[in-house]
Amino acid sequence: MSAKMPKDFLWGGAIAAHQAEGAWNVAGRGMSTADVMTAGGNGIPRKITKGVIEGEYYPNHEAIDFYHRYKEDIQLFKELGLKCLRTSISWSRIYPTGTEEEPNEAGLQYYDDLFDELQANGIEPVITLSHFEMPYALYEEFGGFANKEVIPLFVKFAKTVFQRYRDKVTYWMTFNEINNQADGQEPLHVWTNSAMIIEDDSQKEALVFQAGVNELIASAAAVIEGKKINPEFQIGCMMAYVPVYPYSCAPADLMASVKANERRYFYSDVHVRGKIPTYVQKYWAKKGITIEITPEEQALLKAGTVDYIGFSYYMSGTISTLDEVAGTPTEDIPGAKIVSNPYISASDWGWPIDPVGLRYVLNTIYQRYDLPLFIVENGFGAYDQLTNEQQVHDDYRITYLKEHIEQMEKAVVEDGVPLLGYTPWGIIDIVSFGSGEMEKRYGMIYVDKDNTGKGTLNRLKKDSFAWYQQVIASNGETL
Ligand code: P53
Repeated sequence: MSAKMPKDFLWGGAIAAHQAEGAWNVAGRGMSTADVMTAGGNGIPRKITKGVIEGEYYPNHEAIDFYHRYKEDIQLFKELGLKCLRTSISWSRIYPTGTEEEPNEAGLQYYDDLFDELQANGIEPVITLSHFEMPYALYEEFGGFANKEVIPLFVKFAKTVFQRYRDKVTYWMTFNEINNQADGQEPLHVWTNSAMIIEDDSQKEALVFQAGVNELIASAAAVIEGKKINPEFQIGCMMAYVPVYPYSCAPADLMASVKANERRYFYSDVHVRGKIPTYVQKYWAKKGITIEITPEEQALLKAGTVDYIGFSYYMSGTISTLDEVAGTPTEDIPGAKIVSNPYISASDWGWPIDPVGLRYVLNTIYQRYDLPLFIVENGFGAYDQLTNEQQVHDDYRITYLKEHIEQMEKAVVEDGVPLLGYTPWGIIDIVSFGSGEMEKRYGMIYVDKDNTGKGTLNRLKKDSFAWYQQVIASNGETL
């Protein structure tokens, strides 16, 4: 490629507090919603328990002990050449139950030290406020985000950390993958996005929408407060973009894909345009769903729109209405089903592998919103083999990343999409969100720990480490 990636492109890596830090009950930290999720497995769902129960295994309690080992890990990130690290702030380190008047100083100090260590090593922190966790007490006391009382508590948390890290962090995101809860309304996503357990199925859709709207209001209010604290802040939203393709050129398949994508766009449409889209209003009316939103809250949405769009991209999906194609029916689009795409393969966890989909997403999102984009997650969860020589030959991961970076560079260099950076997920092995496994690995740095929690926690460079190192050193030219 003759044209090049921008000079200040933020090559980086991504993790999240609850999947990496561990230290779940030290230095005044309160129990988080992530602390009651047991380990599941490949195809085995995680359980959400009422509080922490003796005899259950909770992989996030220790995770990879990043809390204590961050200095050592940052040396590896520096060696890798990372320009930025995306992580999150654990809300319950700052406000242990969410409702305290004053923040927990030890929690604030931890992130001061972490951000200082990053800056000292030339790595810019990129920070998510709520990455799939919040104080567990907010579930117990309020029943999670469908309750409007949680909105000011989030805004208080956001203001506290914006103020404290005003000169240490520029790039922020409010809620990680806020749209995940809409996708089939899986219990785990409803829990991690919104701290809700909904037993009555007939209430589920309405409550999930109400929680989403409340989070969008909380996000907008946080953006407004953040800009008052530091007008230079860049505050984005964070979406999981799993584009849904029409299986065939049958017009009904195309229309089904439009409707399926709307479910995912709803949240970013509000974050970016500051109003509830008409297609959602129509859908609520059709389903008899009443959403509470005041004129003042609508004004907040309008005033607190985001500066950029952070998103994860792992895979695409495919939808069809054709009788002859087998698939899983979708609840919200009558007559349509999710089918497999015959042109692409999948990972061991059944996640379709579609690099061109990344270029497609970059183009369509930019066309829709005309804002800068930031790929804040992308990567390949796989089983790794540690050899007797203590090496991991993860050529499959290199292939996945290389093919995605190629498509990303086409989008930037050939298509002109403004892209701030690229932070592959789980740059160091961490606990899988979906399955709770350690052995669904994404890292370029191997962590010696297995699914049952055994291991030395030692760190080792995989083959992909040296590969990514030269990708960054060449600003994406040597792939
Ligand atoms: P794990 C679904 C689709 C796309 C992204 O996931 C997703 C999910 C959730 O299952 O989540 C993001 O660890 C999330 C991370 C998570 C990562 O993808 O299940 O933001 O917290 O770890 C990978 O393989």
